[in-house]
Amino acid sequence: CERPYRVLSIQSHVVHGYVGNKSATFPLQVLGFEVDAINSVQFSNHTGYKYIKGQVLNEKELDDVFSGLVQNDLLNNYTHLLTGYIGNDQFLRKIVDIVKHLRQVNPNIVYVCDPVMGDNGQMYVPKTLLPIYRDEIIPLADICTPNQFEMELLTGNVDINTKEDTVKSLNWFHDRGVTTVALSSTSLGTPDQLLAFLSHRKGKQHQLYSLSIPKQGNGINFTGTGDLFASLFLAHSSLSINLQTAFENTIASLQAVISNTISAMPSDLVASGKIESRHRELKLIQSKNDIERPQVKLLAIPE
Ligand code: PLP
Ligand code: PXL
Repeated sequence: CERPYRVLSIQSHVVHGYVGNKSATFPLQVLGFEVDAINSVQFSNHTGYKYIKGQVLNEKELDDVFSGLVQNDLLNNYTHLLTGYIGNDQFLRKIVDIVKHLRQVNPNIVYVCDPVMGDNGQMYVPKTLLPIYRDEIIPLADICTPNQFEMELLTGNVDINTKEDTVKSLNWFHDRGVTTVALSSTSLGTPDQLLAFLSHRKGKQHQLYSLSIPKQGNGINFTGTGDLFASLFLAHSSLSINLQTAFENTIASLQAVISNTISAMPSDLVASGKIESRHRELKLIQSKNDIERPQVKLLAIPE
């Protein structure tokens, strides 16, 4: 069937590996979405490697590329805007202008914002980005996909340890006009389970779901899973019959990609603890079937 979806995705490009646009574009295309990618950086590889080489797009260059789309009257094609890792203030401020411009052309455009700032208690972007996300970007977003640490930074509710804290924090986003918040993983689960949440609020309607995920890979940290989650959720929130199903499909594909990545790791290096960044690159292409047809095994529970 014909799907008219077209995403403007402003994220990193890496030559080797899968983060940013490299992590988002293939899944979106497999699911039938047109993807117009603006590369906010072009790096040899993600920043977890020993050496990083490449170029950063500045806000003037972003404005220049965007102005070409404007002049050719291409903005009305976009059904979605997706943003991820952004490394500096001026670039993020330019995103504010771009969202407003896109909304003028298409008031129905869906802005999916992954407010990438850090993980596990560490910020890996300049601290000056936080107030811009909090005060200018989040109020423009329709769907937001923070991790637990990013939610703590944005809401100022540090140390989210209970379901009540989580609900309060999710409502912080809704109070600012965000319709849907998807938390891909929190530490609220049991020691061997991650707990993910989905919260949807529109007018008087409010739905909250949780989804428990068995931990895979003995604490190995993957890079690009957050970017993959945001792109999959964008797609499934448009394709699925309801948000509960969208959430389940997203987690099913994400877990399959992680599982395929773990299976492909050289077992001798796993045994000797010599796994490097390049062995942890997501096996995205090899997971094409799991992306096209997610096999749901983990169910979202209404809260
Ligand atoms: N790593 C593992 C082992 C997971 O099970 C998950 C869960 O979805 C993730 C990473 C993704 O978590 P995050 O969104 O924090 O990258
Ligand atoms: O996955 C987030 C991300 C995006 N872009 C670049 C990165 C990373 C994570 O390391 O290095 C360039």
